[in-house]
Amino acid sequence: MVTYCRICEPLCGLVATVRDGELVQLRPDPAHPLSRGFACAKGIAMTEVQNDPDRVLHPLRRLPSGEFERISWDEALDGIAARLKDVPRDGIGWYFGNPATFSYSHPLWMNSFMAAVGSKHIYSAGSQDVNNRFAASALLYGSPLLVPIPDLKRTKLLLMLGANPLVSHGSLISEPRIKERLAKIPRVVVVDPRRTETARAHEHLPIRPDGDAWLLLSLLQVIFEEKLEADFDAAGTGEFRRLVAPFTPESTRERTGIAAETVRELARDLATAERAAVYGRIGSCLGRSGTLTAFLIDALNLVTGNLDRPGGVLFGRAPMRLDELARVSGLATYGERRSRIGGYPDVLGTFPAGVMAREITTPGPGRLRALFVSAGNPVNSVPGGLPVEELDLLVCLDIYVSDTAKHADYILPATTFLEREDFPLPFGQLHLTPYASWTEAVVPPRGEARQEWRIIEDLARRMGLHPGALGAQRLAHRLGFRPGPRVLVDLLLRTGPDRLSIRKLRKHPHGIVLAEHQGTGTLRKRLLHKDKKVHLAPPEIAGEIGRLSTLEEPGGYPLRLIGLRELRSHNSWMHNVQALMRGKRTHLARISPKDAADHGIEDGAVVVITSQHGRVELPAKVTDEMIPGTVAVPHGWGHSGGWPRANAAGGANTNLLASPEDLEPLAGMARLNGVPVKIGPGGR
Ligand SMILES: Nc1nc2c(c(=O)[nH]1)N[C@H]1C(S)=C(S)[C@@H](COP(=O)(O)OP(=O)(O)OC[C@H]3O[C@@H](n4cnc5c(=O)[nH]c(N)nc54)[C@H](O)[C@@H]3O)O[C@H]1N2
Ligand SMILES: Nc1nc2c(c(=O)[nH]1)N[C@H]1C(S)=C(S)[C@@H](COP(=O)(O)OP(=O)(O)OC[C@H]3O[C@@H](n4cnc5c(=O)[nH]c(N)nc54)[C@H](O)[C@@H]3O)O[C@H]1N2
Ligand code: SF4
Ligand SMILES: [Mo]
Repeated sequence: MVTYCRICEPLCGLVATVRDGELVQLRPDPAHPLSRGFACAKGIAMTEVQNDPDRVLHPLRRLPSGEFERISWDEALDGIAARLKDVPRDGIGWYFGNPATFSYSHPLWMNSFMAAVGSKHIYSAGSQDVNNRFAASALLYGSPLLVPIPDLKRTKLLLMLGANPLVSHGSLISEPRIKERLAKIPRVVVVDPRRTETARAHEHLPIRPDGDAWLLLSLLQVIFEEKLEADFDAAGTGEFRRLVAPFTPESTRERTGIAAETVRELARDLATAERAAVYGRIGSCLGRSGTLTAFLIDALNLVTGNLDRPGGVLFGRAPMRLDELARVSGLATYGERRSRIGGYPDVLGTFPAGVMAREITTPGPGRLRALFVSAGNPVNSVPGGLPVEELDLLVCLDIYVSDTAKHADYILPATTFLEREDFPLPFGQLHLTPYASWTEAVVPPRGEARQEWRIIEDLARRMGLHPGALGAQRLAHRLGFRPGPRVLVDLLLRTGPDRLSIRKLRKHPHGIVLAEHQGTGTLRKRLLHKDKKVHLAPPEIAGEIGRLSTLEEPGGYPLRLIGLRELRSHNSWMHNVQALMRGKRTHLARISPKDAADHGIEDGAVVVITSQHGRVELPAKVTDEMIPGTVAVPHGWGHSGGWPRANAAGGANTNLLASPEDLEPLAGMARLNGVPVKIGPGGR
């Protein structure tokens, strides 16, 4: 049976072999029009996750001893509903993790549940990932969901900040076989503190961690000073020029580590290239100025005439009217609410996960008392961990007893993506090649696993709630009709610009290519600012530029910690898979030969990494891919859940080195890159 992978954003086509209702094998789908027979090791290894004997297959309740006992669905849901009676509604919260966004139904139902509960405690992996991007779009375009994608098919020069698509396979862009796509671009400049796989395949421009905003400001400064800008129309241009003017390449050198002449040449190349695109991803998001950085990336595309233009960056469109839907559903918000602690603006209705710890521990009205965690592992993935033991109730919807679920009062077994029908709802506008597909479930749920939306609906009913994410859905509910996600998505497809339907998509199991390119010249129509202009100098951004000069570092922590991704890991959840853990894989800290020599650390020996907030010990990998002064460690290791192979792999939770209080102001982005640390040899 033909389906598609929902581990990461290319959504590669897969062919599943199923025998007697059990998955036997996954192979790449040669007939998928975009992935054309490509799937990575993780996609193939999903068979092992599907059939993993360590998966959670029944509802579990924690006993006082810390052990879990198997209970029935009725006992679990009634028990949770009863416990929630003692919690004020505004003390109920939800954290949804990365795999949730790959399901068409889970986030919708979660949102409607929380709306019906009437609590604003909604958190997600987004504040460790992309919320800065959404906030920047809200400021620039009035709409957080207008996210540009680089036109890799037609660009001549790609400037890429903080992304390693040869390993990550691309993010905030859905493009299978991205490595081949990049190889066809005449020039790709990779701005990264580490000489990554992608940097090695292209042109590497090393940068100091967290230096991106300074680099971008200098590129803009040169373009304005040398009058290289294209004809462009935006509100606040004069003010923006004034803000950028002081950032000469000489003045930013110290922060970026990049020579002034290199910056000048790059600025000229960008401005004079026939078509150029600037793109930033996770390495440009998790510093102290993520929203400003994302904002400046678009500003640079605009000023060089590459915004909303072939070969520049494009605003994709989904095969359904998502712009309108986002508007009428009230889900596409920025800054409409503020968090109780810290006063952070909401991004798409969520608050920074970094603030959760203080929301749990700070007394007063609206204190977070009961938390649902679905498809997330926040104990491992958010800055500073999470004091889950201080909650009155923790409920996890997961496929494993994760490092977080281990602390839960109840664990509810969710289906894997292979056990659910799906439509790539949030990815439509991120496809470089407009594309749509539908898949049915490949296998029936194992054990008693259930889809999240069903669990949520069942629980809501027991709590006497009537959820409905969209106006129409709420109306239907009032009339006693409960449309499931399938009916809802079918309706959206039928009323969308391509007049698709689930029936039509089912006739094309490999999906349908809707056009060769995403459209251009659409921005003005889609902008939500009343003056129909891009806003270049909102006060929030002026404030952030002003704040740059005040950013100081603590003394005594001379090195900077950054993250990296590995081909055979996926955030924190694929370390129980034998096929991915072969060769005694373990968690390593990469350090430069100079730093290793200075601190007497040999390759393979234990290095102690200390920040102001924590301390971890890991084996060192001494490699000249690191610039002196920078240490790179992947996140998502150091397990202690119900996944024995993952636990045995060792390593440490590096997010304990990060501070839950050091959050970027405009989107609450966690500072997980560029964390000040010191290192020393272990065993002392
Ligand atoms: N230091 C540092 N920290 C980071 C990052 C970094 O670059 N550096 N990256 C951040 C980013 S970008 C992300 S996205 C986050 C990820 O952070 P999270 O989303 O909090 O965690 P994951 O590791 O993705 O864990 C996902 C959980 O969902 C479960 N799961 C898998 N599939 C399903 C499903 O279909 N349904 C349900 N209910 N559960 C499922 C898995 O078993 C696992 O427990 O980490 C962030 N943390
Ligand atoms: N194999 C694999 N693929 C994945 C994932 C995975 O865990 N494993 N996770 C998926 C997820 S959830 C996401 S969000 C995407 C992320 O996709 P990418 O953004 O491509 O993620 P990374 O590979 O972590 O690349 C980030 C790069 O930023 C660099 N960097 C760190 N600090 C800075 C800085 O201050 N400035 C600059 N310019 N660069 C910096 C790092 O050295 C690193 O090379 O990947 C997805 N794909
Ligand atoms: S790159 Fe790998 S994990 Fe990502 S969608 Fe494709 S097969 Fe799945
Ligand atoms: Mo992510």
